[in-house]
This record gives sequence, structure tokens and C-alpha cells, in this order.
Amino acid sequence: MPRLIVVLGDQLSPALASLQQLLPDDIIMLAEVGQEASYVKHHKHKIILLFSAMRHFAATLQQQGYQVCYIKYGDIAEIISMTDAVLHVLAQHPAVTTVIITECGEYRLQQEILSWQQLLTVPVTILGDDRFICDLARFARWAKGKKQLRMEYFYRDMRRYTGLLMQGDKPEGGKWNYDSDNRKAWPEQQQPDAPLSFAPDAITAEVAELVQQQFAANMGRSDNFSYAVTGKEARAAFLHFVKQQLPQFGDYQDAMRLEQPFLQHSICSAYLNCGLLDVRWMCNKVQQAYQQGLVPLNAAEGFIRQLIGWREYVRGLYWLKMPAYKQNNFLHAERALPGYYWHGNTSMRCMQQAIKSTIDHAYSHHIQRLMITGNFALLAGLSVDEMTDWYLAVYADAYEWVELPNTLGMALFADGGMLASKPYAASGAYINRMSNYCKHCSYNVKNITGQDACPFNALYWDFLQRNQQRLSANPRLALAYANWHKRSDEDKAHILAKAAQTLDTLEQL
Ligand code: DLZ
Ligand code: SF4
Repeated sequence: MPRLIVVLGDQLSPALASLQQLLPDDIIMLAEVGQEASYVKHHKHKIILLFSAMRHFAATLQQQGYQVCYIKYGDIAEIISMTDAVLHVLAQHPAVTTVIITECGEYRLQQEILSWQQLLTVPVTILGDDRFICDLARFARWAKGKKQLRMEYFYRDMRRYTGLLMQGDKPEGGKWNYDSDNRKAWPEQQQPDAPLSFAPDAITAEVAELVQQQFAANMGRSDNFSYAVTGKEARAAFLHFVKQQLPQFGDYQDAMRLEQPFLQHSICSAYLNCGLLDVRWMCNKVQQAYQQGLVPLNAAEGFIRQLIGWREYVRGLYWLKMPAYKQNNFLHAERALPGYYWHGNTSMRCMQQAIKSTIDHAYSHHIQRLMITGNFALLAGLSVDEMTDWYLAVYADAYEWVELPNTLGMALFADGGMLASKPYAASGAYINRMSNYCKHCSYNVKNITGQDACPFNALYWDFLQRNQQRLSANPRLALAYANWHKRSDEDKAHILAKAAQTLDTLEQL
């Protein structure tokens, strides 16, 4: 008797729990549906990546002899949601005895899937997603009774649990974390190696055409797509990174450079988050490269921390705290997003660069997301709802489990410090230290007031002043507040007036 195995667009892993149970009679369903493709205005590259990778994944299963029911976008007008798709396939295959699905990545869709238990005439089995190393029960046990859920302690547990970069029960090299080595600015003359890119094949070209027709108004272009769309290609892209970029990944993790959107970053998060790459395989490759003396410890440790520390931690936190987490707005940030978040036309060179790479590649690296577009939103008090929707829409790697804690918690401090120990607020000086943007900007990073002053500067002080009641007790902000209070009343008034004027003319910056 066949069972129906439902595979979602970010579950494209042969080792997926539900596919591990596959029997010869079973039917596998993948569906391109309007609701998933439109719950935010996804970047064109994100939709092309998923639809093309889904079609390739389905074709491989078919070649292996499995029965796959694939619903293409728009082929059956009545199918709008995953629920519609499941009902449609069940009606076509009345012999199906049960529906099997691996737990999904977003609370919104989880609620829909849970409703199937009542809606469908056959039972529904939801399996845990063991593509993550830390299952949700393990995370909940770790979190239980803790006042603060600090990533660093979770990460150490994960190092012990996985044995990655461990010498017995001691961390490799004697320290858990080498981040203090990882803040170098990019050297003036150095040219980064490009990440591996892939010319669209016939399947991708067809999908790109579809996306151009159906999602014309969404961010990005459909004629410059170059992501991997199969597991094989994604593994090649990652191995290229390990060889070419990883050796210097640590050193320049936080660096930013004009017209260089990728630097030493892997650009593999989109592959990992839709299932084309496996986290354990990636970590083992990085560890091997370290053991073979091909990459230094600060690079290997920094990269592995992103995967088994940060990534697993935000996923655990998301499921532990949802749905209430999404309602947080600790700093009462409500201001509308200026238009340049969508088109990138701003004289602020740093913002223009971060948004340009977002438009061109559905990608910008973590420090651009945190310290440029995120920092600006934090300082200007931009709406948490609008910002979280923006991040979810514009990045090819974004699903709510990873996007929400990173945006709402880390970048916007809207959870009041559940995730970050302080707001990542910074003036232009930080951006100037970590990039060459300010040298090519019409604003002057040294000035706080005056016509040409860098907008980040007055906004930074205004942020501290207007949130004084909520933030001044934070010991990690003590120095910043002391510096603010040292200023004369006249000085403060000038700065706050400049910030008010900046906020009034936000759209024109
Ligand atoms: C993001 C996305 C998009 C754009 N389209 C689809 C789709 O048509 N079909 C599908 O199964 N999944 C899609 N996804 C990914 C889902 O939104 C994702 O599985 C959930 O957000 C849970 O992480
Ligand atoms: Fe950004 Fe200010 Fe530097 Fe211009 S001067 S690039 S606005 S930080």
C-alpha cells in the first residue's frame, strides 16, 4: 500500500528523514505553489534556485525508479497551498494509506501541516529533521532553567557532542573561540578569488523564464542567475571554497570592500538551507583541511562555529520561542523602510553596496547584513515587521527559522537581549575601520553634524539617547553612555537636531 511522502522546497536532501523510509510503492510529492512562493516577495534568484533544485531533485528520484508527483507552478490553477497540493494528490491516489513529512522550517507552515491531522482522511506522520545536529528536544534540555541562552556555551556543548576540533575533552589549540583573530581589514592590493558559479541548464533556463513572467516585480533579475541547483554542484562549490577561500576566511570574516560582494565567504548558506549540502559533511571537510595543514585554526574554528554553533543555536531558539518571538519589539521600532532597501539608490556608499549585492545575487555577507543594513535599521528605528519581511524576502538562504532570530534578535535587538548581549549599534567609525566604503562616499565619516556628515554618526548618538531608559543599565554599553554624557548640552542638542533632520529626510539620504 503506497504512502505519500511530501518533500518541501527546502528539504532537498537524499538523507531527509522521510526519504530514508522510502518503500518501492511510495509516492513522493513536490509542489511549486503560490502560497509558498508569495508569502513574502522573494528575490527572483531564491525562487529560481528552489524551483530548479526541486525539479532536479525530482528528476533524480524518478531516474532511480521512484514514483514522483511533481506539481509545476501554475499548472493546476486551483492549487495554491501545500494543503491543496496534498489534497489533489490524495484524490488522484485513493490507495494512499498515510502522509509522511519531515518537520518544516517555519512556524507558519507548521501550523498548516498540523491542521492536516483533522483535514485529511489518512493519518499524518511528522518526522524530526535530523539534518540538524541538535534536535529540538536536546536544545530545549540545554535551555531549561538558564537565565540567558548564550550561543558561546551552546557551541562548546556542540563541540563536545560532535567531537569536532577537539583533543579529548579540550578544544583544539587550547581555546574555544579565535574570533579575536578574525577582524582584519581587507588588504589594499589583494584580489579575492571568485566563488564557483554555474551556467543555467535547460531546467534552470525554463524556471528563470517562468519567474520572469510570474514574479516580474520581485527583487533581482532572472538573466544573471548562477547558483548551483544540484547536490553535486553545491558540493563542488563548497570544495572550491575550502581550497581557495577558507584559508583566509577567519582573518577577513568581518571585512568589507567596494565592488567585492563575496571576499572570503563561502556563499553556500543558500545550498545548506535548502538541503543541497549536509552540515556534517561540510564540517568534516573543514576539519580535514585543518588536520592536513591546509587552513589555519582560526579559519576552521570560525567556520565550524557558524555551522554547529550559531546556525543550530538560532534554529533551537526559534522553535523554543515561537510564536511569541515574532511579536517582540523591545525598542518600539515602527518607522517605514526607505525605498532604497528595495532599489539601492542612496548616496550612503555602504548601504548602496550592501543592497546592490542583495539585488544582484540575493546575497550579502553576514557583516553587511548585521553592521550595514541591520545597523542602519536599528539606529533609525525602522519597523521590525518590515525589516524581518525584507530579510526573509531578499536573501536566497532565508527561511524564518534562521532569518527571524538573526534579524529581530541579533540585528534589531527587538527581543531585548534574549539572543545578543548588547545591541550591535555602531557609528560610521566601525564601517570605516572594516571597509573602504567611506573613502568612496559623498558623506564624511569624521563628521557628526553639518551638511556632509555621515548619517550613521548622529543616528548612533540619537539611538543611545532615545533608548536610554531601556539600554543604559546594560554593562556592555556603559562606555558608550559615558562618552555621550561627557558631551556638553549644546553639543548634544546639535547632534540630536541633526539626527531629527536625518530621520525626517530618511528617504533622501
Ligand atoms: C521558499 C519557497 C518557495 C519560494 N517556494 C516553494 C514552493 O513552491 N514549494 C515548496 O515546497 N517550498 C517552497 N519554498 C520553501 C518553503 O517556503 C519552506 O519549506 C518553508 O518556508 C519552511 O521552511
Ligand atoms: Fe557609510 Fe557613512 Fe561611510 Fe558613507 S561615510 S560609507 S554613509 S559609514
